[in-house]
Amino acid sequence: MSINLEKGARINLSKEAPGLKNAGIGLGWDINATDTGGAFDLDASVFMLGATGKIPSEKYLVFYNNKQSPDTSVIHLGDSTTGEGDGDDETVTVDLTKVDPAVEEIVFVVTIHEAESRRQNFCQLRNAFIRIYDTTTDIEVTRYDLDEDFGKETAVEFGRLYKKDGEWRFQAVGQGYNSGLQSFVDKYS
Ligand SMILES: [Ca+2]
Ligand SMILES: [Ca+2]
Repeated sequence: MSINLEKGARINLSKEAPGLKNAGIGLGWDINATDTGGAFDLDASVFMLGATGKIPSEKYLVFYNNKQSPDTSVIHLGDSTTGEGDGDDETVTVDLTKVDPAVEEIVFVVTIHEAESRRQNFCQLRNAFIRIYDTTTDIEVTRYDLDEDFGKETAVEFGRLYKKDGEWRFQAVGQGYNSGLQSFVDKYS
C-alpha cells in the first residue's frame, strides 16, 4: 500500500520497498486560473548532488534539455507543456543501482517556464504532487500531495532522494522559492 507523506516527512525506501531498483518519479500539477492568457508550462528538473551539496558536473542536472545523467541512472521521460490530465505530467526514472556512488542526494525541483514575463506563480496551480512507483510493477510506493496553498512562488522543491547509511530515503519537501531554475543552478554548482 502506498504511503502518503506529509510535508517534511521521510521514508526509508530500502525498508518500505526493498525490491525497488528502478524508481519512477511522477510529478503532477493542474492549472487553476484561466486568466493568465497564455501558455503555462512547468518543468521538472533533477539535481544530483555529491557530498558537498554540489553537482559533480553540469551534466548532473537532468532536465528537458539534458534528459540523461552521465551514469545513465536518471532519465527524464519528456516535457509536458500544458499540465493537462490527472496523472503524472512529467516523469523521471531513477535506477538506484546505477547512481554514481559519489551522488548522495537527488533533488526534484519544479519551475515555471518564463514565470516572470508571463506573470505566473504557484498560487495559480492545484493538485501538485510527487509520487514514487516501481517501474517494473507500476505499484506506487509513496506519494506526497503538496496541498498547501502557495503564494507568489515560481519554483518549488517537491522532494528529494538521499542516501543515509547506504540506504535510499525520500523526503517530502514542498519548499517554495521566488526564483527560477537558474537560482538552483547557482546554488548547486
Ligand atoms: Ca514542461
Ligand atoms: Ca495535470
